[in-house]
Amino acid sequence: MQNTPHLPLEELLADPDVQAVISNTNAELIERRSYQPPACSAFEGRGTELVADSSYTFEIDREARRQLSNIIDNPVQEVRPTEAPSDNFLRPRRIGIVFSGGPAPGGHNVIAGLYDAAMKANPQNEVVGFLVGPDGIIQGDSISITAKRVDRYRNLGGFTMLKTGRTKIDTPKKMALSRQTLLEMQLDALVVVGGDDSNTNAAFLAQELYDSGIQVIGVPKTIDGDIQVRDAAGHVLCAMSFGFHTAARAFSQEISNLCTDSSSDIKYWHICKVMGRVASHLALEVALQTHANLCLVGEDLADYVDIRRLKRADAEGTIDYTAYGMTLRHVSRVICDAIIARAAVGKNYGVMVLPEGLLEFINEIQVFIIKLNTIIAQYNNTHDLDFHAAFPRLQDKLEYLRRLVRGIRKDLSYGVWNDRDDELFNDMPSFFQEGLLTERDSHGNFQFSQVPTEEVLLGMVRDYLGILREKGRYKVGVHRRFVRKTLKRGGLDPDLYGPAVFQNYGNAEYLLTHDTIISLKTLRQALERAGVLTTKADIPAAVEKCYLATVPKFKTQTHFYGYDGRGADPTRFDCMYGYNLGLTVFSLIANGATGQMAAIRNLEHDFKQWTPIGIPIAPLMHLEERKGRLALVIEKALVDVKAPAFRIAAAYRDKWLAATANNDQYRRPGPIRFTGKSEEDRPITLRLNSIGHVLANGDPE
Ligand code: FBP
Repeated sequence: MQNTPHLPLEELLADPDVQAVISNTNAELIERRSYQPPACSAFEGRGTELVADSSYTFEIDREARRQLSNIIDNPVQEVRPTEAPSDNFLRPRRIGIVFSGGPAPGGHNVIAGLYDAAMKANPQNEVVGFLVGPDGIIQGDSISITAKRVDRYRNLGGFTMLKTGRTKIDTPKKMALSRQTLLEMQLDALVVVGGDDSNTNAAFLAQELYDSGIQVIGVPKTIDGDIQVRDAAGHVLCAMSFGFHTAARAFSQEISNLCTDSSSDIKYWHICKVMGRVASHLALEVALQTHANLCLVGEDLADYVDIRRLKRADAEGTIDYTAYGMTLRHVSRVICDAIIARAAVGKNYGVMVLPEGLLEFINEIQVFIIKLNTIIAQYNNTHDLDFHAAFPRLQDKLEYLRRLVRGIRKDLSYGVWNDRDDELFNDMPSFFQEGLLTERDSHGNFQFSQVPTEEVLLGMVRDYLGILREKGRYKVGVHRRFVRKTLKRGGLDPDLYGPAVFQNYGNAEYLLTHDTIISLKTLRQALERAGVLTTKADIPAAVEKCYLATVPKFKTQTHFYGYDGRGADPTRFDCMYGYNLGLTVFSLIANGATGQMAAIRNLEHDFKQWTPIGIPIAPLMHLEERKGRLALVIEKALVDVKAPAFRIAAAYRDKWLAATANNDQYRRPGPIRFTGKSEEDRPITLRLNSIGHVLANGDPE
């Protein structure tokens, strides 16, 4: 091999070709930054106006009416184009924007849309960004959003321009400091880009700042896809938050690659936990995108009714409440059934998708979560110390719980935690205990992403598979051809040895050993019983080889898909969606709205039908337990198991499990492409629900 001449490092680094290759700026980045997402037709005029649409109504919570009186009667408003915008629309204004909660692809385009619309209306308009989430408002930490800054982040993922945080403006002090910042900065409006909790916070800010004339507008952001809004009659106002499509596509590409690897290497089950704090929207979309072999949907498990138990209880004249919903053990059985069914046709491998929020739908675990939430919240409310700071080690926390049972801490949570809870809790592996006791987030939410749900389930799956193997029920089916060839090569008559070893010899493509054969010892016994082996003789090598091929090894690889997809560069759908949300935000502000959430109606239909609207936030609120108290929050939208998308996925369950001699049914969604035609233009869940709606009603909504 020729020796490379030793070039001084400085010369190497100074070379323009080297510089071009290692530059941060590549062709993809340039293309992304220069892409101009199309604007909805509502934005094609010189300006816009808002038209109230009172045909949409909401069931309003009494507490929401009391606490949010200034904004509770807001109507749904549609953004319409106008060639004669009002003076108010055109006057110069200062608008602040903040990211709140987890990142979601498309956020930078919300800023770009807001900025472009603001500049179009009046070049004297100013946009400022608060840094590191709501803390930036409380502390008055902001930057000016300039054209250069916006151009740098157009169509790029993450929330890197401003960063984000999970602080909630939920105390009179934080509210007062926020008001002070906004007044001092002479802001006309504040835009909160966030999830359900952040939009809840936006509504309270709008209420609080109403008198000072500072408008507050929310933007539905979260990869979880759980901000979906319908009116009282069920009309869809917001079908999906931005960021969902990109995260789902990013996860799907990774999981699809695992499907390819798994079906090539044929030795691993890949266990993929997929983000989504509570709702399983992302897991369902991944299932539709990849056709992975097994996908659990939390909402489906919660709906489960054990008919056999019900019948038994009925016959005994009793009621069995445990027949409703699934236990963790039951879920592990469902997983084992899938593994066993595939193994029987020689596929001791596969890919399964578990939603991050699965535990929320398992009754026994949910009870623990609620009880521990209450105990932690009560401790924090009573003391001036944080529960986790007071009891940093797991042992200390467990000891505190034990003291509650013994009634030593009668002042606190007595009765919430009883002997049985303590017993059941102590039976759990310590990593699971630690997970359930993990610190709640600033909104009081349980942090599912911190709990190794997959490990808990896998432990149970492994144990049960072990039992089933002992019972001769978990085994790998071997192909008839392999058996015949191996026996013949060993000089044995397949038709003599085959029936002695295999229960379905002669009429099946994949052969299964008799249930009694679970070891070499029991194999020998079976051969002796069949009269093809004498007591003293060795098991023929060819027979042993066939048997060993049927012995299952459950080898797994676990993966967690969440933060990676949250940071992905947005799909074209999310680029367009985020950008048009930004344009909508400006229209709402410039036309005087407050306490509204920017949204695009008809997202599930063709882009030409996209309609920008403002949705009143206050009427979406209901009371929910948070930090041990009832609080007004926007209700999370869960997977609707009666909607077409879920029903179609459920109908394909067996096909995608592919527990047949046929090929697997994986779908290759491919990478997120910015150009080209291969990427679908919106989430499959939305498409299926929209097709289903048209089929049922004859027309789009
Ligand atoms: P948002 O609801 O704030 O958009 O965040 C969603 C999410 O990504 C969940 O899917 C996940 O459970 C959680 O954030 C993780 O939180 P953290 O970023 O604090 O680890």
